[in-house]
Amino acid sequence: MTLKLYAHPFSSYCQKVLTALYENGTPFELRLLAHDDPQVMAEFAALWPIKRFPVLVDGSRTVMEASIIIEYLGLYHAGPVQLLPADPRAALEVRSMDRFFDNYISTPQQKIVYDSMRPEPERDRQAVADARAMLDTAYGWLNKVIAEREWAAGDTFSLADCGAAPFLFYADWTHAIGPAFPHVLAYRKRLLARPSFARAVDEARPYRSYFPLGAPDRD
Ligand SMILES: N[C@@H](CCC(=O)N[C@@H](CS)C(=O)NCC(=O)O)C(=O)O
Repeated sequence: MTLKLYAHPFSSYCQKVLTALYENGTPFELRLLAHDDPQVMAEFAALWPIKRFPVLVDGSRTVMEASIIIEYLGLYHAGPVQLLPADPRAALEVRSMDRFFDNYISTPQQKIVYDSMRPEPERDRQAVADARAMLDTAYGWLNKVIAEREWAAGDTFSLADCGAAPFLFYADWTHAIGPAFPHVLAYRKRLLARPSFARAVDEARPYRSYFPLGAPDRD
């Protein structure tokens, strides 16, 4: 039975899963979440009332959360590229880096973007300042870690890189990764050159006008 992915190409969490799917050439049907398609929106709301995407459907099974979807794919639809190492100790490092990118790059990045979409009187300046400070701290920590590594958890592209790619992509648009963080900038470039992620970026190009802060003319 064909895997179905409820997703939107411009969403960072969807790009995280798309990158994993493209790494392995895993076939799937994209159920494009579009407000002018009430059928797909109703299917999605029925599957996951929390309404965060992506969501994967595999027959009678519904799988939520980007990291869990990627682990699920590795267990039930494994391809040639293993995105979570078999060795539990190595897997722990991958999961640890995956949590770092989710909690300390993506979460503050999303906070800034969502705040910018609110009417001016409802904006939270302190929360945005805190999110920007968190991003600077996270860039600083990552700059040291990634100076010694090609990929997030070492020599091998993994689940952690699938998330790092879209999260650093949008984080740089939202709160620039300055020249003080050359290793993070170089890592972001390596991620952009990875064919699986480059494909996800290309597929999202038509939607760049959706970026609330204004997409820069690059990448
Ligand atoms: N924890 C979720 C987060 C997913 C998420 O935040 N997705 C965004 C799109 S990038 C979303 O659903 N936004 C819709 C909303 O916030 O209402 C995961 O890891 O999959």
